[in-house]
Parts: sequence; C-alpha cells; structure tokens
Amino acid sequence: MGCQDDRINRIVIESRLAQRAFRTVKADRKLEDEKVELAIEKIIESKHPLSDIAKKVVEGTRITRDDAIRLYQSSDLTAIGALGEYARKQRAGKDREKYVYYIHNMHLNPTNICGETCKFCSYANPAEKGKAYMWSVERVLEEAAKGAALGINEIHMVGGLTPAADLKYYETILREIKSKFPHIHMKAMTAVEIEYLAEREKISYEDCLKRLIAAGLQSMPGGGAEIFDESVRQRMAVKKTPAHVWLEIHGIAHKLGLYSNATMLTGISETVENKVDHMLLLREQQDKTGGFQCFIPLKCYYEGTTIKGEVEEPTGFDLLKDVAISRILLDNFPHIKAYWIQLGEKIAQIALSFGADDMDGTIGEEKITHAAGAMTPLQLAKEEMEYLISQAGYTPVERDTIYNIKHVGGAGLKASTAESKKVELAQVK
Ligand code: V47
Ligand code: SF4
Repeated sequence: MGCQDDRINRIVIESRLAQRAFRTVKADRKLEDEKVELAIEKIIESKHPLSDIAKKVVEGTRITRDDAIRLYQSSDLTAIGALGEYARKQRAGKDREKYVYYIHNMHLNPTNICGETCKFCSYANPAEKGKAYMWSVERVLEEAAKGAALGINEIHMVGGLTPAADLKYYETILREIKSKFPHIHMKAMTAVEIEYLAEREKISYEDCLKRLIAAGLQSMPGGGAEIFDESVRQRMAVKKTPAHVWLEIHGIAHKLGLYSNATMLTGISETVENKVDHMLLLREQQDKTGGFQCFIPLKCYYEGTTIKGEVEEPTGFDLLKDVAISRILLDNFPHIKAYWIQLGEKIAQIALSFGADDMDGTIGEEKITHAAGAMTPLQLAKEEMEYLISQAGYTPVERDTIYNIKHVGGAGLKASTAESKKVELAQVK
C-alpha cells in the first residue's frame, strides 16, 4: 500500500511540474509573441496589409514568391524600406548594425570587343565605331600599376568575348599581376567569360576555373546574370550563358573555394515576377553551395543602345524596392550592394536605409555604365565615399574583397574638398 501511495505522490508531483513547465512555455511563447508584435509595430501598423510579411521578417521566417510579389505590388515604399532595414540589422548583429562597407578598388577592362549582341550593352563597341580596343598584357600591367600606386586592394577585371582574349591571355594577366602586386585581390571573370573560354578550349567549366585559379583568380564578380527568364533574354538578344549554366558555373566556383557575387539587371523589359524568380533561383543556389557574398541590383542605362525608348525605365521607387526586397528575400546572402555608379550617389545613400550595407568601391574608371550614358563620376575618393556613408547616418568601413575589415572610417570629406584628392588621383593616372 505504502508503495502505491509513493507512486501516486510521484505522479501528482510530476504532473504539477509538467503543468508548471507548460505554463512557463506558454508564458515564454506569449512573451515571444508580444516581442514579435512590438517589433512589427515599430516597423508598420498592425492592420497594415503587409503585416503578415512583417511578422515573417521579424520571426526570421523565409518569405515566399507570393510575398515578394506582393511587396513589389505595394506602393508603400516606406514600409518596404523599413522591412529591408530591419532585415539588414538582424543580419549584421548589434555590434555592426550601423556598418556600411566599401572597398578601395579599380575596374580593369582589357578589351571591349565582344561577339555577343546583348541589346542593352553599349560597352561592347563594334570596330567601325572606332572605339574598339584590345590591350596588350603590358598595357594591362601598366593600368594595374597605376591602381597599385594609389593603394587599391582589389582589381575587378572583366572583358568582352573575343577570340584574341583567350584563356592563355587571361592566365598571363592574372599571373603577372599577382606576381607584381601580390597584395591585390583579383576578382575577375564573369560566368559568361568562363563559359566562353571553356567552350573555346574544349575543356570543362571546372578545368577552366582551376587553370584560372592556379594563375591567380581569387573570386568572381556577379555580372552576366541579367534577368534569368528566357523570354526576357530572347527579347534582349542575350544568347550567352542561360540561367542554369550561370548558376552551375558559380556553384562549381564555390565548390573550388571561390567566393562570388550575383547581379540582376533591372530595366530590360522584365516583369516583377521575372525579378522575384531570378532572386529565388539565386537563393536556391546559395542554399546548395553557399559561396555568394553579395547581391547587386543593377539599373540599365540606354544611351547608344537599340532599346532606348522601347523599354520602361525603372523609377526611383523600383530601384529602392529592388534593394529592400532583395534584402528580405535573399535571407542567405550576407550583403546587398548599393552600386553608386548606377543608382547615383543620392539614391545609393537612401538605399542604405532600405537594406543595403555596401557601397561597392572607389572604382578608378568605370566603363560599362558610362558607355551607356551614366552621369555619375568615374571614381570616388575614399574620403568622399566615407562622407556619403556617414552623412546617411552609418559608419563607413573599408573592407577587402572577402569582407575582412581594413579600417573603421570617420566623417570623410565632401565632394568639393575631396576634389583635390581626385586631382591627385588623376595625376598618378
Ligand atoms: O553583366 C551591361 C550590366 C554588368 C549595361 O560583382 C549594364 O561586385 C547598366 O556585373 N546599363 C557588369 N548595366 C557589372 C557588374 C558588377 C558591377 C559592380 C559590382 C559587381 C560585383 C559586378 O553590367 C553586366 C550587365 O548586366 N550592363 N550593359 C547598361 N547599358
Ligand atoms: Fe558582350 Fe557582355 Fe556586352 Fe553582352 S553584355 S555584348 S556579353 S560585353
């Protein structure tokens, strides 16, 4: 009998403990729910039509294709921006939530000759326009030396697709630059160039990448993605590198240990659905291979192209939505760039409150967008970059290509004061 009583007592105690634990879990959950509600209320009103998406962002739940399309369809830019900013802060963590990164770099474009026909591209000039060029390896090295003298720590190198610029040419360039300037990181070769070079050499993408890595390639830029949708590509006469090949090449690069970036070109007749699907393919690829560092929403410029006046030009609203929605949708991408060359310095500054945490680089001399009529400067001095970032309320942080911090910057200098720095830059050039 005594034994039976003990057993009953134990059951009663256990059940009381279980009830208490249940009440604690319930209270914790209630507290958690209240915290979520509070956090959402700080971003948007509880009756807002996007509040279910806000809940997901606050809870860290992935948003769906439909959610992203609804965000694009909403005209409440402030709410979308606040969600982008919230997602950025969550990613960055408390210590770094005000950090905005930039890099001291240069663009190097060894040739603008390209056999492709992309309708949005003014950069690849046909020979008859008299602007076609193909630099010798020596000339490429001279340009790299100018950048090195200015203290750059990254070269972003891409070129056109032409038989003269073959795999050997790029191997030599990479090898020479790395032997002369070992501290400069070589971010080079888009997936489009890898596809072209591999096909010409009749080797696999993997072998092509391995040869370039052996020569000095350290990471890959995100160009050539455009809009993955095949009907948009056909309208724009983009024959190169369909989505699955672009993604496959980046996947191989990640497996070989390279980091890479990804772009999306807005303003080439795409729909909102096309943009969301583009980003979803990137999110899926990132889940598999994890090597993307940064997403860069690009904006098309039309000067000198055959699509000028034929496609709808993105508005400021569209550009800021691309930044904020990409930050929310691409929950597995560490960084989102506000590419000041294309957004313009002013919209790029605003984009920092919409989810972007990177302003790209000082650049030296940008050719692709300026060939198509961009009015932004060709370069920014480091001080000017820091001024733009700090004036937007963030902390400028100079980084290297793979986001190691080089220095946490200060207030910077405004354009007129930084002008003297540019004169110095021009003199070195
Ligand atoms: O792939 C071509 C685009 C891209 C035009 O990885 C045009 O860090 C605007 O990929 N108007 C090249 N854009 C630029 C690029 C990039 C830029 C900055 C940083 C990184 C990075 C990558 O420029 C091309 C194409 O999508 N483009 N023509 C034009 N008319
Ligand atoms: Fe060539 Fe690239 Fe221009 Fe297309 S976008 S024409 S592949 S340089």
